[in-house]
Amino acid sequence: MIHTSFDRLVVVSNRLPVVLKWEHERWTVRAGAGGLVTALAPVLSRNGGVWMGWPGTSEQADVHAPLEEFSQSQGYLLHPVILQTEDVRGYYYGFSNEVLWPLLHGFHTHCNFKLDYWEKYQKVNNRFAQEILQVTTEDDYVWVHDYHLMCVAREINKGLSRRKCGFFLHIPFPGPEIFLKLPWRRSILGSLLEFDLIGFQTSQDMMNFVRCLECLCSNTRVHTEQNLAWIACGDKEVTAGTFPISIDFDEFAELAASKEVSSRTDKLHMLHPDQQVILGVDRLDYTKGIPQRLEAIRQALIRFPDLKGKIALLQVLVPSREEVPEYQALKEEIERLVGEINGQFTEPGWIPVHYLYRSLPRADLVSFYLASEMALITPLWDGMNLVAKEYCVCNYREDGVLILSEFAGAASQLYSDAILVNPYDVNAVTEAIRRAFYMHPSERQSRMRRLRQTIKTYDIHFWLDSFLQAAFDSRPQEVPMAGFSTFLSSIDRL
Ligand code: ADQ
Repeated sequence: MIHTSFDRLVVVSNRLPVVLKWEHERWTVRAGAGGLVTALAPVLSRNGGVWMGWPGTSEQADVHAPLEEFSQSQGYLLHPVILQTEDVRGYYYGFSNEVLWPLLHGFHTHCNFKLDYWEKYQKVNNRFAQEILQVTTEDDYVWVHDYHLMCVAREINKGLSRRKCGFFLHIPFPGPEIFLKLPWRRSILGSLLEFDLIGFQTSQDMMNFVRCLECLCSNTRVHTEQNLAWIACGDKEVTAGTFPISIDFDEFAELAASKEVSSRTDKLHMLHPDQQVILGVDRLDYTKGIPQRLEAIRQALIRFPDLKGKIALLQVLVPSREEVPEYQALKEEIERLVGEINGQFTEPGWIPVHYLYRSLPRADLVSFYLASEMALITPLWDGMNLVAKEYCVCNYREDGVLILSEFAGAASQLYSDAILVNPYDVNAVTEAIRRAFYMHPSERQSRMRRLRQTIKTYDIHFWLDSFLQAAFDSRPQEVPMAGFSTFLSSIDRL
């Protein structure tokens, strides 16, 4: 572990990792869940660190005092960046959700390239930069997270003050044929070059970024060593690296082995004694490939009648961006498909698709992971996909099969022991389901054992250490990962 080369770690993300609620005439603050907080909290509290972000409340709400009180119980400071409602509309709902999210996932036809969104995005990035300059000193390390804040370093560097500043992108980075459609491509790429270190989930993402730079800057030079790349682009230099994010192995494994979870799991098994449960867990989003997955279940039941009455999909959907018409339409499409499939195939004692539309307590989610004989994780494009890793870690009985999209970042690490599928190829997904259904217990066990070992070695703490190590020593790490060309050529030879 390094972490001694800076005074304080200052994490900056769009949202603070807390849930604020106005209850009984006062604000209550609850810790947000998630691996990122679990991994960063010890480093933050050890060095008296800071987490900065929008609290998710309106500009009129005064949340400083409750956050300060909550900070004391956490051992690090939660610093709110207060934003005007109008700015949130353009920066968050507009540019982040309607431009960057679809573009960076390759859905450029979904983009709404409004100039006003871009202006608000820059304004809010500048607002974050000003707040960072006020809260931090030159001895702190500022670590900015995700696509909402790609221009923060540029805004900081406009003045005379300097900060050591790193950036991590949680979602994919597309190649030039997609990225260059962005009207503000030059400005975004130039802004990313203002960070000292840029972290990507996969080597594919990093190389896509380099290819975009090469298109706009003929004088781009790159030197790569293991997971790092030193890039010179005109008069700018930046280090980029691949740091596949992961989960807290011990936390999930312990919860999975707890009495509470195993008694719930046994109950679930009793409900489906002669069936294999296929689990799907996603946020409601068009990038997750849920209609295609449902279609694959329908086709599997048509093509392979031996699976009728023997498999059941348990699809858990977390509500997300419900106010956006496109997401409402997607939800309606999913619910229509669930209804159609159940109408077409249900028989007394067997329902092919079970559908839950809500957020779940962690213990419930983990008991679903443990009770399912397969996980069907088929995003059309995904930065990493933590659900894939959570499923494997919780499967300590080593009897589950992971069916995983080639387009999830997780495939670059888990490709040899998951069954990889192209989520657009419905027939291939149906065949993968059948293969998993009939997979011998010994093969299930050996594959799952290796999957769990990989995730244990490269867990969230490895991710954190390797990023900070690259930030301070520029020391490359060996992170075994494969690009498309490696894993596709091993399964899909011409
Ligand atoms: P997401 O798109 O949100 O994350 P993912 O990585 O799968 O996707 O994480 C989802 C998280 O939500 C998981 O930790 C899961 O446990 C939780 N969750 C899912 N269903 C739930 C439910 N019903 N109730 C409660 N919790 C639920 C973005 C990127 C990903 C990248 C991560 C981290 O889009 O590609 O892997 O950030 O970098």
